[in-house]
Amino acid sequence: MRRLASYMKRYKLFYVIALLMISGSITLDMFNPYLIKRIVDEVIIDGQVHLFSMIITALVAITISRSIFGYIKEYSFDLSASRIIMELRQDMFNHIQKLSFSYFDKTNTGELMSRIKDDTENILNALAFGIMLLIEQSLYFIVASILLFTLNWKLALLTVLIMPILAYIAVNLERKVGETYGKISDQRAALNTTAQENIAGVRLVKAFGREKFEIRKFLKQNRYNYRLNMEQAKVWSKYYPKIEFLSNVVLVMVITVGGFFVIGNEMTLGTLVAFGNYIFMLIWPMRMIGWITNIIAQCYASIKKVEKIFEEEPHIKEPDKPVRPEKFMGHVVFKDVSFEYNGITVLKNINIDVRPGTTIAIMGMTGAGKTSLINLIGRFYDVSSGNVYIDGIDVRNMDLNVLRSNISIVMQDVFLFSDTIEENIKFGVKDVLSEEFISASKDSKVHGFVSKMPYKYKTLIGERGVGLSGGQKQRISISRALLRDSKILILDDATSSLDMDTEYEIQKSLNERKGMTKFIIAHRVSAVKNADEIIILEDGEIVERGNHQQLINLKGRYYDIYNHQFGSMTLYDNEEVV
Ligand code: DCP
Ligand code: MG
Repeated sequence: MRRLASYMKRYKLFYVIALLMISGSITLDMFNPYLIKRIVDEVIIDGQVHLFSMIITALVAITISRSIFGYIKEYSFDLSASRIIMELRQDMFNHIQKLSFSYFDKTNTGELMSRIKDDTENILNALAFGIMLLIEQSLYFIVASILLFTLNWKLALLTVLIMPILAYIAVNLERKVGETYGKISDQRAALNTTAQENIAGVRLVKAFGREKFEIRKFLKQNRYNYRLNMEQAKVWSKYYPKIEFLSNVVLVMVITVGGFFVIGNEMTLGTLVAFGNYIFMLIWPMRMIGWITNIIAQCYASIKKVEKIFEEEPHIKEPDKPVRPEKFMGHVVFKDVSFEYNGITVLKNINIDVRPGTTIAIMGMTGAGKTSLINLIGRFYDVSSGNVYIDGIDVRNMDLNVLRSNISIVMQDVFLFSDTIEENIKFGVKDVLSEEFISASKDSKVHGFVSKMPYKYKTLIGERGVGLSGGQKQRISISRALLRDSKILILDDATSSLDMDTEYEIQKSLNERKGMTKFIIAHRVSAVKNADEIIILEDGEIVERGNHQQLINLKGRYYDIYNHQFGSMTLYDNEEVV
C-alpha cells in the first residue's frame, strides 16, 4: 500500500485538480433540484414568468460547466492512473530482471505474466474509477442528505432509513458476482493454458494421435466456462430486480408521504419535486457501493501480490566493494567447491584450475552436475562452500557486470528471440564491426546457411519468420557467444544437434581463438578430445581427470565411453577420430 501511495504522491497536483472538479460538479448538481423547485413554486404556481428565462439560463450554464468539470476530472484521474501504472509496471519489470536464477526456478512464467498484466490492470481500475467514484459518491451522499434534512427532516429520515437495505442488497450482489467472477477468471486462465499448450504442442499432439483427447479436454473446459457464465447471469437476475424494485419503492413512498405533506401545506410542491431529484443522489451511491468496494478489494489483493514480487531480493548481489580487475585474463579456479539446490548437494569438492587460453571439457551423465558447475562461474548461483576465483579474485567480490560481460555462454536450451538473425546474434553487443560479425558467423557455421536465405541476416525467425532446424539454432547461439569475444567461453552441450563434420569445423575455429579460456560440456569424445583437461563428473564429483591420452590409458569411464562411441571403428588410433 505504501508503495502505491508513493507513486500517487508524484501526481498530487492531478488529484488536487480532480478533487476541486468533483467538489465543483457536486455543488453545481445540488443547484439543479433547487432551480427546478423555483420553477415549480415561483414560475408555475406563483406565475412569476419573468424568472423563467433566468432560471433556464442558469440551468444551461450549470449543465455546460458541469460537463467541463467532469471532463477535467476524468482526464486527471485517467492520466495519473495510466502514468502510475506505467511506472509501476516498468519498476516491476526492472525488478524481475534483477532477480536471480533461483527465483525463476521456483516461479512459473504464467504467474509472473499475470502479475505484470492482470494485477496492474486491477490497480489501474481502482486508481482510475474506484477511488474517484468512492470520493464522489460519498460526497453526493453526505451533501444530498444534509440538503434533504434541511428541506424536510421527516421525509428525509424515512428515505435515509431505507438506504442501508439497498446498500446491503448491492453489496451482496457484488459479493456473489465477485465469487463467480473469481471462478470465471481462474477458469479462463485454465482454458487459455489448455488452448495455448495444445497449439504450442500441436506437433506432439498430432504425432501421438491425441487430437480427439485434446478436443474433449477443451470441450469440457469450455462447457464449464459456459456454466460459470450462466451462474453469474443468475446472480444478476436474482439481485438486480430487487435493487430496481427497492429504488422505485423509495421514490413512490416519498411521493406518497410527500404528497400528504404538500396537501397538508407542510411543504411546497416545488420542494417535493426537488426532494425527488435529490433522492437519486442518495440511491446511486448505495447502488454503486458494492461495485466500488469490489474494485477496491481487488486492487488491494493485487497490490499485495505485486508487493510480494518487490519484496523478493536477488540472491546474487553486487558486492559491497566490487573489484574491477584492470585486465581480465580469464584464469578460472574452483577451490573445494560444493554446491546445493535447496539442501540437495549437487557438486562436491570440485577443484579445477583452468589457465587463461586453455580448454577444459566436462563430461558426465545427465544430472551429474555439469550445468550446475558452469553456472557458478558467472554467479548465476553462488557456491555453498569453497571458492570460485577468476584471476585470483573470488567471483563474489568482483563487479557483477564486469564478471558477466567477460563470459560468453551458449546455454543448453537455445533461446532465440522473434527477431532477425542479425539481432539474435548481436544480442547485447553494440557497435559490431562487420568483419567481426562475419568472422563469428563463419566460425560458428552460420554464414553458409544464412547466405542462402532470401533476406540473409535480416531474415525474421520465430513466430512470424522462418523455421530453423535444431542445429541451425545452436549455431546461431554459438555465433552470439563468439561475437561477444569474451575471455571466457562456455559451451553447454552446444554442439549436440550438429553432425560430426560441422562440429569438427566449429571446434577447429574455436581452437584458433587462442585468447579464450574455454569450458566445453559435451557427450561426444570427438568434441572433447583436444581439450587440455577433461573431467568426468559423476553425482557431482570429479571421478576422472586428465587429457585424452591419459584417460584412454587409465582405461576407466572415459575409455568406456570412447569404446562405446568408436568401438566399431578403432580402439586406440585416436588420430582417425574427428
Ligand atoms: N537441479 C535442481 N535445480 C535446478 C537445476 C538442477 O535441483 N534448477 C538438480 C537436477 C540434477 C542436478 O541438480 O539432479 C544436476 O543438474 P545439472 O543441470 O547440473 O545436470 P547436468 O547439466 O549434468 O545434466 P544434463 O546433461 O541433463 O544437462
Ligand atoms: Mg546440463
